[in-house]
Amino acid sequence: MSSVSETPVHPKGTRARVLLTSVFGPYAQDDEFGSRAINPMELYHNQVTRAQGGFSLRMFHRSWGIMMIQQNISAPCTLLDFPTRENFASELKANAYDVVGISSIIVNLGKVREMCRMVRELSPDSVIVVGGHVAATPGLGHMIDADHIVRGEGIAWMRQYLVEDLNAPIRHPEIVSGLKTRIMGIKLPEKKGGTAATIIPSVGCPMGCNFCTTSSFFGGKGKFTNFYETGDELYDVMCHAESALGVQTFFVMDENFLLHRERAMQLLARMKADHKAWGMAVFASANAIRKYRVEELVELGVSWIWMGLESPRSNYSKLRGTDSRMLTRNLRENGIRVQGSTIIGLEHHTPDNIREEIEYAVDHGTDFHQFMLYTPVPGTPLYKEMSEQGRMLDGIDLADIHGQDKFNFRHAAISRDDSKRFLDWAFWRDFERNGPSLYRMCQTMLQGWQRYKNYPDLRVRERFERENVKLRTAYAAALWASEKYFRKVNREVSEQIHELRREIAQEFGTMSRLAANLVGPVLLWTTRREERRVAAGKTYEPPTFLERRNWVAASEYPH
Ligand code: B12
Ligand code: SF4
Repeated sequence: MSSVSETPVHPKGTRARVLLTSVFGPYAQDDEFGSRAINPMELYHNQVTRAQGGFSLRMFHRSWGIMMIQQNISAPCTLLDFPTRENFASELKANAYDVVGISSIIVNLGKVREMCRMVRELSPDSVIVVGGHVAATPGLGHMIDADHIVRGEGIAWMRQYLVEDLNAPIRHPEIVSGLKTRIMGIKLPEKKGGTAATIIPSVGCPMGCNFCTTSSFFGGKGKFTNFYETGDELYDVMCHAESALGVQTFFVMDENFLLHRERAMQLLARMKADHKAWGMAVFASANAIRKYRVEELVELGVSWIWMGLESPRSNYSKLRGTDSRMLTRNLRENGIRVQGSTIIGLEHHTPDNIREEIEYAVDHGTDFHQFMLYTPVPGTPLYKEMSEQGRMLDGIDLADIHGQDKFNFRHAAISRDDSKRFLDWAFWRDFERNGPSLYRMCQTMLQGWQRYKNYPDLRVRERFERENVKLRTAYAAALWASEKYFRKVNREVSEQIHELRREIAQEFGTMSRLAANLVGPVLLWTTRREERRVAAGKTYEPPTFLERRNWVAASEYPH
């Protein structure tokens, strides 16, 4: 295993030809390489809206880690994202790669093993480098046939390996955040600027919660790597994305963006000075959110927050001193959509108290709610602790340790089978009580608009105005369909949706009524069709991407 300080170097340096690849698909099926139908490559459908049937939000995200690496090396480099085994094989055969870098997380270890085998067979002169969270697997070197296994931040490692300038500024790739979005049986059009741009200011999180792999992988408590230290730097990166991709909304992929208040406030000052009415989706812990007045968040453009909502009895410092239900309500009333994240199967959970704990989580009434099993993952303090106590279960395939199925450790009070039952119940209960996330989101957007439509900062008004175009057109139609859909299955939710529709019509008038009545019935039909398709086994897979940078064909390349 190598860290940057002891990184070997490739003899060809920046002339080495590099292939960077994610693991091969298809993903949403059970197979010998570790794909699982329950573990598709879809963020929301996998772990957030999976119980919401035709209302589930479905989309893909690119493999940003290798996109970042490709952008920051000057060697000729191909990036292969979501390949099939066949196109991985043909790429290996078509171009004499000096280095093949494979990016993976732990669940996909079986695929990494197969890809290493393929490289040895089809491109025996290539050096194999494996990086990403899979590198935290104990004994990985004996499980796969790789030359280098890289733990932690990969840009610095790769730069050093290819003898590049380690201190060069980090160039940010242009990343469209979500792809092939579907909801209610409709694929949303992909027009320039229609989707947010992903911005990655840092990796890691200094909070160091015991179960958290993203924190531990980049050094654990107190540690993280900032790619952009200041608000000014971040502002420049965002301006670039704005002009290159035509976006005004950003998905900020930083585990705890709001924790770095100085940087955020500097960014806000720049946004104000240049009249940027940007929107921002961020991850933040409750203790970080509390560092801001809600108006500051709104002015910063925060329109969506992903926040951990662990049980108040769990004693995580990020939640200390916070009434998370009040916080959630307050954020939503200010037009900030909240995505809660709750862990099922914490140490203090028992069959007797777990339902009450889930009810408590559901009672937050978030826009979206992710549920995950408490899962000791290699590399984390929790894994170490459970291993030392002899509580890790033997014989569990790494492909099944994704937090959406059953426990991988012996819980003090809850059995493996019950862990799945409680997890499934949490998703079901959230949907039953709070209705589809699309409806909840519309509720938050309307509240935000009502509160800020006369706000003195014109940028804020502009942002809400922009977001609300959908509320009075497409979303109004979606709500019509939702109300009708739920009338038979959940009258209470249907009535709540009806009430929201009434308020929207009152606020926006004829346009929203027209959209609802004309397009609503079509959406009701497509939603039901989608549910029939999914019930018949339809799954979705991301497309393959092949992107070359600094490229020179092998035949023209000086050896
Ligand atoms: C986007 C994302 C996804 C996307 C997938 C994107 C993709 N194309 O694979 C979606 C939403 C589909 C997804 C799904 C899942 N994910 Co996910 N995901 C993330 C997330 C939020 C961001 C990843 C990212 O881009 N980070 C930013 C980049 C810059 O960091 P990075 O990827 O780690 O890359 C750096 C280094 O790792 C390294 N590196 C990476 N690759 C390589 C390759 C080489 C050669 C080298 C040298 C270095 C290197 O260098 C990079 C730059 O520093 C992370 C959390 C996080 N904050 O990282 C979780 C995370 C990666 N996911 C995780 C998990 C568990 C899953 C799921 C199993 C969970 C689930 N049940 O839903 C599924 C698996 C799906 C599947 N079938 O594979 C875990 C991985 C845990 C582990 N130890 O393996 C993470 C860390 C979240 C967590 N804390 O639990 N995920
Ligand atoms: S606050 Fe969130 S990202 Fe940070 S260590 Fe805890 S769980 Fe991980």
